[in-house]
Amino acid sequence: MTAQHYRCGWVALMGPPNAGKSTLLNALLGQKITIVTPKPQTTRNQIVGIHTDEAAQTIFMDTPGLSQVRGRLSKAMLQAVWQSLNQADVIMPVLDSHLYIRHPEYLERDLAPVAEALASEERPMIVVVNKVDLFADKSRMLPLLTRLSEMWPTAEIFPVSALMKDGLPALMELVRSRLPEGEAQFPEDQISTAPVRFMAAEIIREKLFLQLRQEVPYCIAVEVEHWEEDEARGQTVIHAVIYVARPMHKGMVIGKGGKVLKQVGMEARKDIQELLGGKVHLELWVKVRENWTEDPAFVQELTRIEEVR
Ligand SMILES: Nc1nc2c(ncn2[C@@H]2O[C@H](COP(=O)(O)OP(=O)(O)OP(=O)(O)O)[C@@H](O)[C@H]2O)c(=O)[nH]1
Ligand SMILES: [Mg+2]
Repeated sequence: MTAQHYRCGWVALMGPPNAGKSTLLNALLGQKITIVTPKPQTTRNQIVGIHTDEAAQTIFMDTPGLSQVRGRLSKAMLQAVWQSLNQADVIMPVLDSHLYIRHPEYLERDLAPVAEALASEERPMIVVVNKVDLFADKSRMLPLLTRLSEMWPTAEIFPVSALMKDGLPALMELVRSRLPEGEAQFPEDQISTAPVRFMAAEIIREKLFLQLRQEVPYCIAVEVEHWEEDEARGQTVIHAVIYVARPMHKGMVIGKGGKVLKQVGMEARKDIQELLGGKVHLELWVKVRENWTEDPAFVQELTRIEEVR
């Protein structure tokens, strides 16, 4: 390809919670930039991941799972989806095929928040039918594929397994072929627009999501308060605060004898060291910020989208 045929564009990964959007983004980039857990509603922000080579720059936007709005935090999360949709050159809904094969009736319900907008969409749309590793008999997929192509007649429907990295090179090629022509918008070595402080906070939140049960993970926010290079010791010193929304959650986050917090700290430190490529000293505090999920200013601070376009 010659220089004037370089392609560059924005791709919005969107879809119901737990469909594998974040797993797919990490797998397409070959690097972990966004957190993944088995629980729905893990991602809370628009997270930009950039893939660059000599022919194209593909700027993916991971987004929170589409859900019914329940309170300020979920409203802000849905806002991040709309903003990403507005920014996109290519729209990439991601769906959990296994779920809709077992429960076809959930499809409309899960897509309800965007159904109307996507029905009249004229931008290129690639529907990723994910988790195909979960059933051996691929013919079970046919009714779902038929239904999707009736729903979105002009879209490409593309089955993959993000987890097993099955079908991803071909998917990447397809996405690139749908990007508009244009110059790269980011330096070639830039993989995300997310600041490392945010990424570190997200890693801590991922470990908390994995440890905690029921509603507790959904009422947790993490903020890095202090970040310092300790050159004498050759390490980065990071202090982070874990906010809980109710006093009774504090004890659950700390655990008996500090067990939960210690485990979270150990796992997070390991991943943050990998991210930074150096030694990290991590200190965690737990603070009660009563009912923070309904505090507009705090929710806005947590879900703010950097203006990068
Ligand atoms: N078997 C299987 N599991 C997958 C696949 N892709 C993702 N998962 C799993 O599905 C769960 C959710 O994955 P995420 O990537 O966090 O899903 P998400 O769509 O980003 O979820 P939210 O951020 O909550 O909206 C995790 O346990 C993943 O390991 C896949 O292709 N096959
Ligand atoms: Mg996610």
